[in-house]
Amino acid sequence: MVRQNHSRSIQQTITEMLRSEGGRFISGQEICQELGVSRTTVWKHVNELRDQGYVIKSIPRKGHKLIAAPDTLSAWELNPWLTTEFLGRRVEHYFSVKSTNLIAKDLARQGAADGTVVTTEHQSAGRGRSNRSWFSEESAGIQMSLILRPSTPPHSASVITQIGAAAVALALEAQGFAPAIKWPNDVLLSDRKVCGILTEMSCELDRIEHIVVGIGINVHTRRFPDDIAEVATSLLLEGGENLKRQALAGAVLNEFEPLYTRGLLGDVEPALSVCRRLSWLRGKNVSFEQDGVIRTGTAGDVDSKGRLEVEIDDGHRELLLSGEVHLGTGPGR
Ligand code: BTX
Repeated sequence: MVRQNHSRSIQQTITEMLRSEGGRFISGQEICQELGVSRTTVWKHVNELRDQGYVIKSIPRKGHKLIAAPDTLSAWELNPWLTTEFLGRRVEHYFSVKSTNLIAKDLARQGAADGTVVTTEHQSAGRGRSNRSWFSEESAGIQMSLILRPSTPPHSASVITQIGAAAVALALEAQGFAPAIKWPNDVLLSDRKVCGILTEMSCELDRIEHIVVGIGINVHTRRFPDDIAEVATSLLLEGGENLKRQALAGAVLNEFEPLYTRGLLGDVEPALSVCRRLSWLRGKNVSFEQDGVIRTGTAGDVDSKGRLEVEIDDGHRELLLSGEVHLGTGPGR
């Protein structure tokens, strides 16, 4: 795990100072004075910023000039895109982690604030549901985990995944894409998965300790590993050129917060109506496992509690709360 936050305030200040100079050189001395650190320390952090992708020109006796900033998901690069009250107001950003959900769960156990978001440039062991893996390429996608501490009872948590899917779908629609939501946790473009959501909860009988909502979005990926090449896509492959990950991650958080806040007040309709409007499964033949038996039927709508209605082939109706639903008669997607 390579962490960025210990240097955040120094590097944030350096980038802010360089930005505020509007492309002119700013002397090392000035930066040292502002931060109250030595020249060696400033050099070290300027070099670390270069390692992160900042293009900084440095000339002896003139100082440093910012030429270009990278599209990273650090706290200070994400912050300008946020319109939220609490979500993403604290961001823990890492270069590389096994899984942002694992980090977020650790931070949540240590008391991280409601709305803290964990981001990374790369996951070495990204996770999907049922211990499946989630592929990501360095700096090509959005991998983030939201730490939530709702005061609602545990049974209310099942719609959180759908709030996440609705938020991602709305953010993609705003960019001109035509997403579909595959109940309960995938967002698709052209029938392929562009985003997956993994929600994990820690709770007592009547109280949620915390919820972690992990969101993975394929943004700039050009090629996927062979085993998922047929089922995965990215925004780039769907025509999204020059998209900024920062802007998109910010937009997802901006969409998520009001849907979630309404959900906390018992009004999940704004999120569920998006899931219904963009439902990919509705009308399709599906199968799912129930008590060890594979059952087949036709997917209907998402009901007022976020459950998927399935018209079973024997004529009766089931309401699925969560779990796996496959197209046709077995696992495939
Ligand atoms: P899922 O179990 O519904 O989907 C996992 C399946 O999706 C895999 O078995 C594979 O077939 C396919 N897949 C794997 N990687 C990709 C990809 N990049 N694009 C499209 N399809 C893929 C979905 O689980 C939930 C994924 C959540 C990922 C986020 S990223 C941030 C957070 N951290 C973490 O470890 N997981 C979450």
